[in-house]
Amino acid sequence: MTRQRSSSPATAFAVALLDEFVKLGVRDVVLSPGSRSQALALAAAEYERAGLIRLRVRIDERVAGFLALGLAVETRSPVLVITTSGTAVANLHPAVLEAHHSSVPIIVLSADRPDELRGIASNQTTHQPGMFGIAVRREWDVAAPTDDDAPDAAALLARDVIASANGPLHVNLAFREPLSAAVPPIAAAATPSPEPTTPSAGPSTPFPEPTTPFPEPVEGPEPFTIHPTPGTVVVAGTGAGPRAEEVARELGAPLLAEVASGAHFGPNLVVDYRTLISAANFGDRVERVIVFGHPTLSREVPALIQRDGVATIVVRSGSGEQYNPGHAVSQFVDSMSVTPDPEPSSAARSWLGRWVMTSRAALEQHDAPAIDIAISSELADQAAFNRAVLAGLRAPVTRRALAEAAWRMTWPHDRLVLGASRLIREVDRYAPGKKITVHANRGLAGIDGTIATAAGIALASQAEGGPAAGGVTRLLLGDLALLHDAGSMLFGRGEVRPRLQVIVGNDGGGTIFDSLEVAASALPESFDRVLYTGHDVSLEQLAAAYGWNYTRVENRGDLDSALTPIEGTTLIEVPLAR
Ligand SMILES: Cc1ncc(C[n+]2csc(CCOP(=O)(O)OP(=O)(O)O)c2C)c(N)n1
Ligand SMILES: [Mg+2]
Repeated sequence: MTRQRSSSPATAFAVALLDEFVKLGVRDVVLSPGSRSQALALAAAEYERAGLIRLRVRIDERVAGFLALGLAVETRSPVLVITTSGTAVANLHPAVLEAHHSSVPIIVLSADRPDELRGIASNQTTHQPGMFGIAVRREWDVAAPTDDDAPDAAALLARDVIASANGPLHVNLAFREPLSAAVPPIAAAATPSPEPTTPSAGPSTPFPEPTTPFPEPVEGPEPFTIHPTPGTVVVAGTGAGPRAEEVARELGAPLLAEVASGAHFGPNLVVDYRTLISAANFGDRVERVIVFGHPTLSREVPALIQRDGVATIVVRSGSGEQYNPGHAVSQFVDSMSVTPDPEPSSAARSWLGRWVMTSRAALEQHDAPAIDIAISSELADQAAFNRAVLAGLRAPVTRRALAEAAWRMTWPHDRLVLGASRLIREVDRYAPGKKITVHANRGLAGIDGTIATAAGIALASQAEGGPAAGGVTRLLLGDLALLHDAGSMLFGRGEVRPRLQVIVGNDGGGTIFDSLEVAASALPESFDRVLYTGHDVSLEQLAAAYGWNYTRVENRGDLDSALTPIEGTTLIEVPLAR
């Protein structure tokens, strides 16, 4: 193959655009193949070769979109996704919606026909501007570049785009033939292109820090000030972050922090919050609720906020919709400061103490080993204890044991990603406080794109100089969520495989529906056919087809060794009772 064409406004524009994005700190680019987008794709390949970007190629745009989402979540920086025209763009919609609801900056660069080829039923041409509706913060429909204006216009556009990147953006780019030319040589980066390291790798070359991290929630000029009073609880949902934990401590308030809130730690944490919200002398004594982030995992929290006599203050997150169950929130504030109580009253101390102690006692009771027989000197007791231990190890894995093992085995240099459905709720119910990075796509709580999101988080966190270069990313999800995103198991030739464990609790279908009222009222056969939606997929063969390691965990004793990290991508199947 010889390189022929020496000039194309499309290529000049694409190179100038990427050049400016790189100058502005963009490091991660995901692309799917196509003809109309070739100038962007070939330019991206050159920038990767020059060590200026990390490029990921995925044939399925839905996968590419969620991969970009995961990369952006982990790096907290804008990520580009390049696609061709037509249905290719529409396949990004699920990831764009999730990014909209959770304020993650993915930047869609879609290629389109120029004006003269639109509206005349040209091949692979639809109406792309406006395709994502309200789900993008801003969009641009850019006319096909001409020779003269290409580089300048591209640089201006890139600056405008990055300045708006506090959520998903759509840049629709028309290109006219010739769709590409040879890309001029790109000067190599001072620091070479970083790829995920192996734990044994030598000293890492830090990748230049992005200059434009995605905007933190806007701090208002005056944070809203509150005073501690008994009867206050702090709720932390997804995206809350460590500020929620701080505020709870400053207030001396119980911290009801969901497991993916970024605030599931600290002395004020109440793990068993769901039970206590509904318990007499706890939830019914609540007068004020402070909410950080987006709570989605319980029915109890929204019910509490809608109770008479409860005043709720929501600390705004992102720039999208704000949490307001039953329209019962009394106040929205941009940020919060606490005027601490110099000498907390005994009522204030006992308010916090009761929540924390009762929650701990409930969990300890559940976890309590048979201490009496374990320390007994009676031979019969000791034998009984040993039998109990053995039986425990041989017992089939329960959801709780699985949730606990995934939590226990995960450390600050690892990442834990939780799919939508039962298992995230299981972790939420029992996980003790621990400062680890947990992510779940709770913007829309879809069961789509979960593997791609986790792969993005794994690739970004394990990149050289990344925060978790030697760690592993564990994804805990249900079987339907896995099958929904099976296409994300495809790593094309030459694509980097991170250390990623996909741990699937396989109960043969969607068992979350078993706990809904409909399970009792619907005809069982209909229920199974249209809600449970059972399957008999061989996950082992699926793993083999995509070149993944595979392990099956039959009993509790094998759980920890199965979750011990190994290189590459591993599917861990854990059969669960329905
Ligand atoms: C894209 C999308 N489609 C449908 C749903 C509705 N939904 C929620 S949970 C669920 C079943 C999940 O089954 P599985 O992943 O096996 O988890 P399990 O409940 O069995 O633990 C479905 C279909 C959704 N959340 N997202
Ligand atoms: Mg299932």
